[in-house]
Parts: sequence; structure tokens; C-alpha cells
Amino acid sequence: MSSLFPALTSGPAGRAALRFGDRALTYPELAAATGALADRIAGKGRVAVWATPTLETAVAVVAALEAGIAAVPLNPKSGEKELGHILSDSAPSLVLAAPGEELPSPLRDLERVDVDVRAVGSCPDEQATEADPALIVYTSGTTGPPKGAVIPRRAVAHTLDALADAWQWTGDDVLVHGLPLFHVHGLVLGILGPLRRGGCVRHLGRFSTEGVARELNDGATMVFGVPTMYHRIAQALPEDPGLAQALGKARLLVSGSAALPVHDHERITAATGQRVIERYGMTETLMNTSVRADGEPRAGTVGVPLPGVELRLVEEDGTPITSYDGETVGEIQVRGPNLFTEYLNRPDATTAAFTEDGWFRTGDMAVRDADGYVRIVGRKATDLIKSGGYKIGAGEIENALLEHAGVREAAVTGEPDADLGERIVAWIVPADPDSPPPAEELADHVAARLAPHKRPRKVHYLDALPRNDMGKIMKRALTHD
Ligand code: MCA
Ligand code: AMP
Repeated sequence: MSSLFPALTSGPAGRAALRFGDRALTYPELAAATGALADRIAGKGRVAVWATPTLETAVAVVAALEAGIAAVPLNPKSGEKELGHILSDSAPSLVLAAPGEELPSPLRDLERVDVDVRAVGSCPDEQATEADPALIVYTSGTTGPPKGAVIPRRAVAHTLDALADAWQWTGDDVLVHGLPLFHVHGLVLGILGPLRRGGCVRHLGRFSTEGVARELNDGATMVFGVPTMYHRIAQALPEDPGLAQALGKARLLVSGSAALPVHDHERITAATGQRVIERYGMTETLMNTSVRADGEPRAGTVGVPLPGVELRLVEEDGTPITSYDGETVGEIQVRGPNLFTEYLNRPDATTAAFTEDGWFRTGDMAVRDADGYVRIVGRKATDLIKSGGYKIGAGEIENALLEHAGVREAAVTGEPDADLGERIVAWIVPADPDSPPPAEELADHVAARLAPHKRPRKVHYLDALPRNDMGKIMKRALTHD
């Protein structure tokens, strides 16, 4: 297939492609560094990438794609259990990391290649086809450990080009964001997106309203963020007229990964004159819909299907819903070149995810307005929690909690949180009622085994979990105080 990044060979010499703090690479420098690394890893099996928010991660992923091999981005805050699962499931041939970065024990047996962003070399001839895997991204389900979604090169190219059409996204755009680089949002949209356009991305290292304002005042044109980030912007605006002025200069503010509450939309528009645009995607599908830059912005909707993406709503029994009445709720199913190909090593889960005629079941529930705008109204599975834009399976946290000696029974739910969208709540029956494990200890236990964003923010202690006659935990009876 043609190159995913034409700008690497034809990009403007003087223009920055990537900037992380005070470190930057122009297109020729990026081509030299990724070419050298691609040459070094060509012919290897898939590679793991220790995905810190750094230049090295961007160079590592682009080099793997140039070499035609799949990259498995790893959350550098993953706990041992999560990391162990991802490594044994994806079986990478080596790990790419920034020099000097200390890697935890599950990675120490793996060959390590340090990423040199100043290396000079040229890429071997790319042999990959559009069906070959570009990335394997791990994503949580309701139960069990995360599954590796195999994302083909075709899906990356398609979704980025469809977004370019919807957002009028060009090589003149300069994107600013502070998203993590081990998920689709930050990595595919936020790094590979600008590079495919021949534009520029400035990564903040970590999100801050000050960083966003500084970059917008220095020529950045677009902002990507999860709703928690826009919520924090909305909170800061009343005290920070400089932030409002900076946001007013942006060409496009884009939110995704979870619903941005209408109240936050309104506060941002009132203070800045800007409308935040929402797009809807999933690790398995990359991007499905978006409010278009040339369309009518409508808070509370995720816009219309992107070019090439087929979207339908279906009833419980799979019957397609034909009405566009703004009130008939159905599950969103999608089909198109943006989709993943399979869950790695999980043929059962892959089969269950698709209908017989190839539609992917998203599990998201929505209605459609008369003009096709999609409004997401909920999720089929109550055991999936979206916190800070991260998808987190209740079952995975329950299993981790049950591995704590002080826990006899555990149930996990999500409850509304103004900042995170939802916060994780644990309901615990302690092994010894006279000395229940402290909430902080349980949070640390989950953070160390899985990842810090999966830790419970609140713990309730019970004598017994409410169960039905079949012995199944009745989560709806776990009411929050
Ligand atoms: C706190 N910390 C701990 C503990 N408690 N570490 C270990 N053990 C503990 N017990 C640390 C955390 O690691 C973190 O460190 C810091 O304390 C603050 O933690 P927390 O409160 O959790 O973080 P936050 O600052 O509130 O994070 C909010 C956030 C974050 C920045 C919005 O949630 C975030 O980056 N979200 C983005 C999620 C995302 O990209 N999702 C895309 C997937 P430190 O501050 O050093 O980190 S969805 C997707 O890709 C689809 C396709 C889509 O549609 O986009
Ligand atoms: P992930 O599996 O982490 O890729 O998360 C995908 C899920 O995020 C989707 O199935 C939706 O539930 C949710 N999501 C993504 N974007 C939006 C949005 N703009 N509005 C509401 N939910 C969203």
C-alpha cells in the first residue's frame, strides 16, 4: 500500500513535525530517525513500545509502521499483572523504549532497543499491505483481562483521511494535546494524524490548561482532549481571561472518548465564543462519527457518520431501526474500512463482536435526529465504566480486589463524577469485619496490579453483597450514599 506518511519523503524541510516540550523533530529529521530504526527492526515480529509521552514513542511507532510491523503500545504505568497479560498475549519480539527509561520486571527478559531520535538512516522498502496489522491496542471488556484489538493499516489510513475531510484538517494545522500515547485517541488521532497530514503536533507531556493556552497563543490551531480536560478548562475559564482569549484563537476544539456534558459545552462557548466539536470512536472501530467543521455544531451529539462508515441502530433482536425521530433508542452497529480485524488470540470474542453480515456491535445506545445526527444515550453493559475517558471493566477490578487477602467479596460500579464523568466505586465484604483493609490500601493494590486509572476512588464496606436467588450479585441494589 502507499505510505501512511507521505510527508516523510516529501514534507517541508523547515517545518516541525513533532514537538514535546523543548525537543522537536522536523520532517527530514523524523524521516532519518524512523528510517534508521525501521531498518534495525525490519523483519522482526511485532514490537512493544514503552509508550511514555515522549518523542521516542512517536518515533518508535512510526518506525514500526514504516518497517511494516505491528506496534503494541504499553501504558508505562501498567501494573505487573496487566503488563504480564499483555506481554504473554501479544508475544512481542522486542521492546522499544527511550534511552535511560527503567523498565519493570515483566519486560526485563525481552530484547530492548533504545530509540535514538537523532539517528540517521533510511527505511527499507515497505512491503506491508493494507490488511496487515498496524497496531495492537489493549482495551477492557466487562469481564476478564483486556483484549488486544488488531488494527490494520487500512483502518488507520481511512480514519485519518475521513477526519481530514470532516475537520478540514490540513498540513497547516498545528495540534496541541496532552493525551496518553497508548490509546487510539492520543496515539492514532493525536500523533499519527498530524503526521499523515504533513502538519505538526505539540504534545504537552501532561495536560494543563496553561499548556493549552500557551500553545494556542503560539500558533497552535487545534486541540484534542477527553471531556475531563474540557471540564477542567470550563472550570478554569471564569478565573482566567487569558485562557478564554487563547481558546478563542483555535480553529477547532475537539472532544471525544466519552460524552462531554452539555453544561461544559455551554460554559466554554459562553466564555470563548467557540463550539467544541464531538466525535465518536472506539478502539475497535477507530472513528465512526463526528460533528463536521462545515456542519452545524450541536452540543450533546456526536455528529454524523464519517465518509465510508456505515452506521445503523438496531433493536434488541437485531432489527434495524429506520426512523430518524430523535427518540427511538437502539444499539449502534458500524461497518467499514475503519474497523479492527480481530481480538488477538480470541476468536470467540471476535465472532461475538460481529453480526453474521459483518456489522460490529458497539454496545453503545443512541438515537438519531431527523438530519442524521447521532446522540449517544447510554451503554448496553453496566459493567463498563468510562472514567477520565478510559474504558474500564468492572470485572477486571473485582478480580484484582479479590486477590487482596483482606477481601472476601467484591463488586465494582461506576457513579457520576463531575470531573471524571464516572468514578470507580468498590463494594467490599472484608475477610475480617473487625479489621477491613483501608480504602487507600485497596486503591494502591489495584493501581499496582492493573493501572492507577483503574483504582477505586471510593470504597464501601458491607456485611454481604446483595444477591438474587441464583446467587448473582444485584449491582442495581448497590446504591450510592
Ligand atoms: C494517584 N496516582 C496514583 C495513585 N493515586 N498512582 C499510583 N497509585 C495510586 N494509588 C497518580 C496517578 O498515576 C496520576 O499520576 C496522578 O496520581 C493523578 O491521578 P488521577 O487523578 O487518576 O489522574 P488525573 O490527573 O485525574 O487524570 C485525568 C486525565 C486522565 C488527565 C484526564 O484521566 C487522562 O489522561 N485521560 C485520557 C484517557 C484517554 O486518552 N482515553 C482514550 C481511550 P500522573 O499525574 O503522573 O499521571 S478511548 C479511545 O481511544 C477511543 C478510540 C476514543 O473515542 O477516543
Ligand atoms: P474505548 O474502548 O476506550 O476505545 O472507548 C470507546 C467508547 O467510548 C465507546 O464505545 C463510547 O462508549 C465512548 N465514546 C467515545 N467517544 C464518545 C463520545 N464523543 N461521546 C460519548 N461516548 C463516547
